[in-house]
Amino acid sequence: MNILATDALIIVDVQNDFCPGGALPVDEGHHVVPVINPLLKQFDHLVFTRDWHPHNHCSFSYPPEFMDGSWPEHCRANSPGAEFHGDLRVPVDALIVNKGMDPDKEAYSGFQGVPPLADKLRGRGVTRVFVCGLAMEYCVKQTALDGVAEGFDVFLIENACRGINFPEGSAAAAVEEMCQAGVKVCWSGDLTP
Ligand code: VGL
Ligand code: ZN
Repeated sequence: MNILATDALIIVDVQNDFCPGGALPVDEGHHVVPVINPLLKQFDHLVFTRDWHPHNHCSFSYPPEFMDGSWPEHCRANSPGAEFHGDLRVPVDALIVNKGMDPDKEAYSGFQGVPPLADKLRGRGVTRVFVCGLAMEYCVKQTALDGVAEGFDVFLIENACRGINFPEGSAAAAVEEMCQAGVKVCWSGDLTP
């Protein structure tokens, strides 16, 4: 599949806290980095989302259940855990979208972030978005579903994502749910300049 000038790549939450050693590690989360890095040069429009929570975010639970609404403290704004993975090659001119900044509201989707992503993309003439990153069942899924709802043609780059997979099978279920909603699944090797 050819990448067009009207395509955007959305890299979801490839942050230290979602990688092994972080506060809310995704199994093999860091394995997405060498898959994503070569893709960055192929796209004219790059969006990096990041979870960017206040210290009192409503999803922080003591103890956490590691499920929706009940997470350990993670990705506190400006903390080392919230930094992008050190090997991810974030260009200086990439668009960075922060989300989950309201203490009282969960916000898994990049389209719920700041600055408003849908407006930014439409303003640049983007019609197709390719989604990758962490975690498949939460921020990747919700970003892809919102992309469809916003009228974009959405592709999931499946091998450039990893899931929490708790409970077991939840990542595969998330892919199925995205497909049902009209998201198309592709593989990084399918994408050509
Ligand atoms: C995420 C759980 C809590 C994610 C963010 O990036 O998928 N998951 N906050
Ligand atoms: Zn979060």
